[in-house]
Amino acid sequence: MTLQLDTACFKNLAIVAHDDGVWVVTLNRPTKRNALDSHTIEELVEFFSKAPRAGVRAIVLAGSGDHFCAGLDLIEHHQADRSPADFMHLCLRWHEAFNKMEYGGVPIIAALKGAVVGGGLELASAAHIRVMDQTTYFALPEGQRGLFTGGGATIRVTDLVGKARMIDMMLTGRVYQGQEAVDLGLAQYITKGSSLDAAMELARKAAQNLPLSNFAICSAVSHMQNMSAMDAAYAEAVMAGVVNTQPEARARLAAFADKSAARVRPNS
Ligand code: 1HE
Repeated sequence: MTLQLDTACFKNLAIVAHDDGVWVVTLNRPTKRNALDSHTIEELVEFFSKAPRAGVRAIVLAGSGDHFCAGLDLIEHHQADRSPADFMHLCLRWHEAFNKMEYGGVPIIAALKGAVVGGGLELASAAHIRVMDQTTYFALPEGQRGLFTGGGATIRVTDLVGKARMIDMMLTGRVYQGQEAVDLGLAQYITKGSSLDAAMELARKAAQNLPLSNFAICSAVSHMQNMSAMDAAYAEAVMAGVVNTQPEARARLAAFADKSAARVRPNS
């Protein structure tokens, strides 16, 4: 049974569902550069908890205004004067949201522009594909603010760029942008035009795959990274047993066999 997802309940996220199953989720606090306050985190938890059961086939995650996301809401944090335990629990909500994204089984394409910094980079790194435009830049300014990462950068950003670069970014506030950011793995695509348009195109492509294949790609790969090689190989075989025998795939295999399916060719 498909879960109902009432988009009208969201205040800090603008959510638009398209007929082809692609949903566009936009961080919608442009006057605050889409800084992540505690309410936005709760909305991310809510949306990404329900999306896998709501018939969502792919998600584009974007930011309104000129910047994708300025990270932790520093003003809220300053004013709340949180206790260590309070902030720990808040970080656990960030992890809840970002783990639902990474392990949820629905492809998420982040459309990046402007600042993708601090917690904004942590959010982007929980997506499966990152597309940047010419304005996009990445940084981890926590060190300069007297803070430390709390939304998974030690894991996900380190996975993307490696430990030495991650530590350098945190110690020195180093900014990466342009082709160099792609070469390092912070984004997989850079566009001359709008990253939103490019992300939509990728999402539409991914949405054409069978949902169970996408579930495996956008869930099992991450889980397997957390396992020993032996266990990962075992889990891969089990997952392939389920996915590669799904009845919905038979028509696609038949199309290959009768030569009506597209062949894989080099880019022209
Ligand atoms: C904010 C935030 C924010 C902007 N929290 N309110 N993150 C940072 O250290 C990034 C801090 N932000 C910036 O460096 C800049 O604001 C930007 C590069 C993102 C954008 O610059 P600009 O010139 O377009 O905007 P602005 O004039 O700096 O800010 C416009 C408004 O957005 C202003 O509010 P206003 O009410 O005075 O108009 C800013 O206060 C507000 N704003 N960024 C709150 N981050 C789980 S731990 C994660 C740790 C972290 O993420 S550390 C945060 C790192």
